[in-house]
Amino acid sequence: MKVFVLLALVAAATAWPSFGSDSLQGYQSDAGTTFSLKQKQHHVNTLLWKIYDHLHDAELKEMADTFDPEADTSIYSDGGDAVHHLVQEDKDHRLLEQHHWFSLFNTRQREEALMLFDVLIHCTSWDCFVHNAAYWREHINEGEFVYALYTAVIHSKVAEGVILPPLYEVTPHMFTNSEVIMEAYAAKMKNTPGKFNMAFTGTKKNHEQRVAYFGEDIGVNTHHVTWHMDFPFWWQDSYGHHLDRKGELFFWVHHQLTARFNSERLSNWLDTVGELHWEETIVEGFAPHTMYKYGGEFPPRPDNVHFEDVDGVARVRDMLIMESRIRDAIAHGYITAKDGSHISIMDEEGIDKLGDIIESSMYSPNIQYYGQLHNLAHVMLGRQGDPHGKYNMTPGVMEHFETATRDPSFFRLHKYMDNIFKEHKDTLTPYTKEDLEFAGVSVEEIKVDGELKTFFEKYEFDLRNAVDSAEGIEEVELKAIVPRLNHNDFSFVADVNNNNDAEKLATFRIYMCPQFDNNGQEYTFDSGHWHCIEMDKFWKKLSPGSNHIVRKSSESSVTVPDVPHFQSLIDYADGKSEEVPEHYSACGIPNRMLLPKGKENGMEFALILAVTDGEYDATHDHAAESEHGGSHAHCGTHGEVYPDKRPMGFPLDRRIPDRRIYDQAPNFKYSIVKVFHGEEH
Ligand SMILES: [Cu+2]
Repeated sequence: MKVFVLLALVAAATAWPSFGSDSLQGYQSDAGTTFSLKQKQHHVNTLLWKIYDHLHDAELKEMADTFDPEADTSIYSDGGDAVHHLVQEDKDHRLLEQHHWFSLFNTRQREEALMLFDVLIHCTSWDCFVHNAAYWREHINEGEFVYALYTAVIHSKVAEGVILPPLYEVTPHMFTNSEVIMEAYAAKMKNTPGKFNMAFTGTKKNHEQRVAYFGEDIGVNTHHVTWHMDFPFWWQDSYGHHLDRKGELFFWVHHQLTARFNSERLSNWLDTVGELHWEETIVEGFAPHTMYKYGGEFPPRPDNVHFEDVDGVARVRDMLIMESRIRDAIAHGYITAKDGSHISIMDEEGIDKLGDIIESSMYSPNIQYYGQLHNLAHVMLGRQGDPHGKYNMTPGVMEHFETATRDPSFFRLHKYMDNIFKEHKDTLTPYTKEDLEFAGVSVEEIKVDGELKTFFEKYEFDLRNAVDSAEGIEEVELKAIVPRLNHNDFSFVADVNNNNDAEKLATFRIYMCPQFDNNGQEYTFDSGHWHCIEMDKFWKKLSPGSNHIVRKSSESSVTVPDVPHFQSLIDYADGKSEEVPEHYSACGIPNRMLLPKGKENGMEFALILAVTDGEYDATHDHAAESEHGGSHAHCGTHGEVYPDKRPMGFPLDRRIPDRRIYDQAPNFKYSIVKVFHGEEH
């Protein structure tokens, strides 16, 4: 089952004294107050409603007014270290003011947000968590607060099961354009409800606009920002657990975003994306048509800009030096650690280490030497409109994970890093017959049931949190209407023979790879494998004999369903609705975008199925009985090891100099399918 069943947890929460008994001993305020999941949901809803305004809710207001974070340090697992630090910063008036923009890439602002995260993650009970959240909401910058709260709810044991509202309904400014925001302000002033159509930025004179529906999709933005919250580059294992294969996931999630962007480009008669380079012109400019809640418009970038050094961030030369050190590591086949020792990358785990140094994350074995190519690149690109800070411009869209994919240069930048990863993958030995083998198992057929058909639909989301309100004045209904890609339901259908006498656990790996480039040239297996998009990965038990496997498009472990609307979370928590919202994570490609757009007359893709030995591949027992959180392919499973032992992208992640290895492998099969796009469905 794909979703997390809240109801079961509600029951569990009332039955147990608290979650995760080991780590939660010691503190029970109010003679052992425990909170049901519904109460926790109510708290989180209230904390995130109208974040630019003071708390209205009496219970939380009381907490904010009366709580002294330092009064009882036994409520923290770090003895109160984090809270003393934050309180001191607050007393010294060093914290960023409220009603100011916040960017995670701003070092000082990030430090402040992480000071609060540090407090929340060390809370050993919900009571501590919610009191601190309520208190700091009134003391810290709103953007820092939202970031700290989201990451803490994702990673804290005491918040397990709480559903975070969709970010586009908490901070709508970051997900829609200025025109819509202005209309919402006007409607609010006139106290008149309204629904406003959001158009993708730019005009048809700009051919990049044909694929703006991908980079500006609220679900793609939510996936990207949530992934970076699930796997923060600043994460340290001292927060409580290790994030398994974070570096490799960094590679894979961005590689797949780039590959998917390319499939969308080919669907729209555009060439695949080319890489940006520090010494070359940034040909494509960008006008974001997006504004901050505080700080004005996001800065635009004209066409044909040459990279300039950015004051206080990095010089172009620094970027080239970092790149060449990383390329040296690939050429040598090893990374040089801080103490000078060599860490080999010429194996399956090499990509994980490379991901850590390129991002770079705190897992990087040598930040001093390899620098922070990815993070600095985002800021470098974000600042090209005002590299010397002459015009006091706000950070660019590239300096926020929720807005970065709006700028077409995001994909060019990631293509540049993707090519570095590819350089590494190309140095590894191509897979042999033995690597691919699954004894006694053969795929007879792979096909789809149902037409692969995409269409655009309209979707509404709530804008009430974009505008200010005053206590006692009725809210008016305000909504944005956005066009978004969707597809008809379909299923993957496979016939697989198991010629062994015993049941076998099998891993199903499904990819779709564009057949032709924009010039009509057919991709070879070797030139096309890097463009393949992952469609699904799951485990099934194969009985001896023939097995007919049907896997629904809605079940894909690459994707997630829509996050429940903020209002439905409120209705549920406040007892106004019987409906229990079900949602596990907002990390994952939106399920409605599982298929690339395709073309009116059909666009050809190779549909590839590799069935490999699940006994070897799966890292969990009962792999076939679990969906591992629902979107494990790009997002892993919270707090657990990645369910699949194989390299991400297996078996299409390495060079394929001789395709006969694949053609002759009975457990590997492909067919040609067409994706159609139309207005009706
Ligand atoms: Cu990213």
